[in-house]
Amino acid sequence: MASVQAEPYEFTFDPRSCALLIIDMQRDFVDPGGFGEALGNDVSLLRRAIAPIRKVLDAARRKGMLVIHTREGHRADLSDLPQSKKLRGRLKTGIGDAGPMGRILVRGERGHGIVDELKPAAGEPVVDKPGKGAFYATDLDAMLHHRGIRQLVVCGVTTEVCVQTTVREANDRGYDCLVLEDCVASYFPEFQAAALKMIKAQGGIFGWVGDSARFLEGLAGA
Ligand code: C5J
Repeated sequence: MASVQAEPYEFTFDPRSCALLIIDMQRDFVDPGGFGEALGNDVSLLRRAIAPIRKVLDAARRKGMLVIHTREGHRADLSDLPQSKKLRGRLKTGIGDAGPMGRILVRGERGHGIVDELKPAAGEPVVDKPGKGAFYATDLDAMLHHRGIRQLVVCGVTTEVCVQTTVREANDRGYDCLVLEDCVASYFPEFQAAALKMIKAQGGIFGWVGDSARFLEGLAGA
């Protein structure tokens, strides 16, 4: 068993029944020239999470933990894209349209891919999700169930959107989540701070919040 200093109290886990879940570290959100930047966001705020996630990823791989990556995006024919999501924002160039890195948030396009620094290794599942939560319309829950996973260490972007939605979905399905605060990021630091506060509030209503250094220390002792 491993124990990680976290809030609201220590997070204990067995690396054999705990998976590392990396949410949507895709070029379209994180890289200069992608969809996120085209919307006027400062992607450097998101890029800060890459190096700490890489350390956690390397350590999880060394320990033999299950690593799962997710990507937000849609089928090429956009049949899984709700009109509400397509139309909201009244964007001139939105999901499915041609962007600087191919069609925006369409599976198989360059912008939809995971950044090179965090490239999935052979055998690591990649979950393609059409929504914000990683459980909605995906086989993530079945995959975790079949591998005997009960706990998740969660990293990725953005904190208050896809990360928080996924943590809430996981909580309702009976998974414990540890969110590493330097391994998640938002275009809006105030939203990140609020989302992390919500997760650990009321004795950990949605889960735990820790950081990469304390996670790596705990994992080393497992
Ligand atoms: C957003 C995400 N922000 N991965 N997606 O639309 O959080």
